[in-house]
Amino acid sequence: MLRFEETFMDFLLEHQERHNRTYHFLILMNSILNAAKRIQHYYLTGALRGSLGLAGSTNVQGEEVLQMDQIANDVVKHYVGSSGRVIHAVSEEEKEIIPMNLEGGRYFIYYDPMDGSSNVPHNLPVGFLFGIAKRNLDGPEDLHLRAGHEYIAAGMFVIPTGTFTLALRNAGCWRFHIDEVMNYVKPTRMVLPENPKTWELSFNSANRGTFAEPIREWITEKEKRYGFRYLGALAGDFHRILTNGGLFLYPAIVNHPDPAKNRPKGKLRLMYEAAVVSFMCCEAGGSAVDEEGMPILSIVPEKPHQRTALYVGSKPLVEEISSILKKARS
Ligand code: AFP
Repeated sequence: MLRFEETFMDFLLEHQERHNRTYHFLILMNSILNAAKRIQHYYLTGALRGSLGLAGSTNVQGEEVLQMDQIANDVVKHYVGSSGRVIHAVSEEEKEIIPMNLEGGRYFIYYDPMDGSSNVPHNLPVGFLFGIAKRNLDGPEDLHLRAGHEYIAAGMFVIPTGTFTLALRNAGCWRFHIDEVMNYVKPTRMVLPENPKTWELSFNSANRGTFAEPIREWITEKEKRYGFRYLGALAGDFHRILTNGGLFLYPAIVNHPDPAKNRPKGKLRLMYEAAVVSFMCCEAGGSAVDEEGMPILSIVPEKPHQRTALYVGSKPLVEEISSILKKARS
């Protein structure tokens, strides 16, 4: 028996029509989908083609660049650039803001084309994450960097497993699966489960001793109750939290034995990692805060590659963490 599932594009067309929106966002999303499918292809065949190794340079974060980082960045830049709908982009792989269509572009896109690099040599899951904001259409554009609450959409592809999750502002969070002809299909609304039975914790346990004392105590208490999973690629780890509930945390590193390795501002990048998953989480009924217990979506970035600590997931857990963090500061 043949089954025909609703495709992502059908879903989005219907959404845009229902809300009386322009076709511009459709064109941009189409370009993002084309990019994701290309990356999926290069990643699946990467081991055979020998492109899972180092490229021989370092990026803006001082990290060694992989061939896949470069390929994925070039792919995204090509597709979203040729959509003609983007005024400028911020990429994890490029130091400067990337100018695109300065006259006609309507959107900003902030993206990490290949997140979770330590999984790349193993061909294990990685993410392509992006957030989209709209330019000021009524006056000259100030090119300022937008806070997460100004995003109109944010999404992530888990590659190569073939899932795509997208949140649209005030319209919920949806998951799609890739089918045999590379269409993302079968929209499923994501809502964080209220029942704690399935909740999980996700964090890099090797860093545990470096977290602030109240966070360590909180973890010790909670892990008696909840399961623990960690993949080391935000898109994959957050994918589980979105389904099962619980908390993903990447706290500030404040007690490293080598003080030079402390990261009091956290490790994850605000614009194309933390704000992206926080936006999706909030649209699915959850929330997210930084090391000061402040909502991630309210942080106005001062620079494109700003870092932050991140606590994202089920509301009751984020609220507990938030009040612990605020108390520790008072
Ligand atoms: P890179 O892709 O920049 O190497 O980092 C991936 C990531 O930002 C995010 O996807 C993970 O959640 C986090 O780092 C994992 O970091 P650790 O290796 O420190 O656990």
